[in-house]
Amino acid sequence: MVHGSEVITIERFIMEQERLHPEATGELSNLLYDLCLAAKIISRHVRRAGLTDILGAAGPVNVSGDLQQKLDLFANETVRHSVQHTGRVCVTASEEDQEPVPVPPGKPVGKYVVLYDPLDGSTNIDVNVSIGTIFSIHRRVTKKNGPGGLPDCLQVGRKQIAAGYILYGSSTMLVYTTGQGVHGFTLDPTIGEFLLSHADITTPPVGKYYSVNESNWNRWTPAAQRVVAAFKDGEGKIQPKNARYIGSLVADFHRNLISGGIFLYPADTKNPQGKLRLLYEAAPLAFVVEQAGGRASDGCRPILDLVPAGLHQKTPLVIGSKDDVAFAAKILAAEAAAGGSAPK
Ligand code: AFP
Repeated sequence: MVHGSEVITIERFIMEQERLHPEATGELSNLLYDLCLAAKIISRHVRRAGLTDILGAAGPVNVSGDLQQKLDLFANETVRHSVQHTGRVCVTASEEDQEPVPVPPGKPVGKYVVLYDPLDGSTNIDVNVSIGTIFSIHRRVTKKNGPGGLPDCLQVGRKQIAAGYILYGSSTMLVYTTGQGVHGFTLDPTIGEFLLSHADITTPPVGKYYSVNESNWNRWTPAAQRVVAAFKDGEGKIQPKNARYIGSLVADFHRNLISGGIFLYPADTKNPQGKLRLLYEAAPLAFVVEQAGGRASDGCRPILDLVPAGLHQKTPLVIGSKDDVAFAAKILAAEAAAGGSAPK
């Protein structure tokens, strides 16, 4: 938190980064501040979740088939309301909404697109386990006038301008990249400020953890089984690793980013396209991990090269330490090239 003898707030850090780009208009910086505000508001509610009656299923099932919880809905609206009327954004899209949400008529329209998963790992809310928010920012590709739309949302991950996540863990952290390294800030709740705690995060090339839902073993292809067996027992140069799985992607990802490790959610017979969403989960975390020196793959291609065909598209995901991802991707890609598929 203290950098040398300095305390650096996220506002100051973002401002100093902006100064490195004389051509910058400040709009992206302001959009990042907007997201910090949303993070603080959601964090406050998450911290009080067990004390209020906000817990519990709100009823409907979201477009990905998951039961929505009240805190998800709150987080969804908080992010949207924090960014939507500022004149910096033309459209938002969230895992919780069926369609993109353009800026309403009469409101100022900006050049950025915000895609987000408002509360990832929501099944962990009721049991007081870490959850997170993930965000991805693109520049609009449709004509400048009027609200944005679907084509602005369906962009390849490589074109992201910024991405990051907020982890509501033992403390609240915001980690982001604008393509110049990955920086982490810890919320000091006593002063309501995110303070620089992890400058220039780099992830080890080989990790000590593997994170996977091993109860899916019988639904995996032989290649996915071989990869996980190698991380468990060792194979060739791969040393056996320790297993860690929380079931909140942000929490599993963050631990592996800091300590080194690999997270896998391969395709299986229940989720033939994988379970995780390309635009709200895989692509933003892929941008972060690549900036930290790691890798992210769907088994065959880098996640950042996948061109989305739909807003809620899912993808297999292998993400983390670069040598570990390379090992897994080589085996998965060889099986795919040979026409392999998951057991029926
Ligand atoms: P929710 O946001 O719907 O709770 O989904 C959580 C998640 O997308 C991701 O955060 C986890 O890594 C993954 O699903 C866990 O999935 P399993 O329960 O199938 O292991």
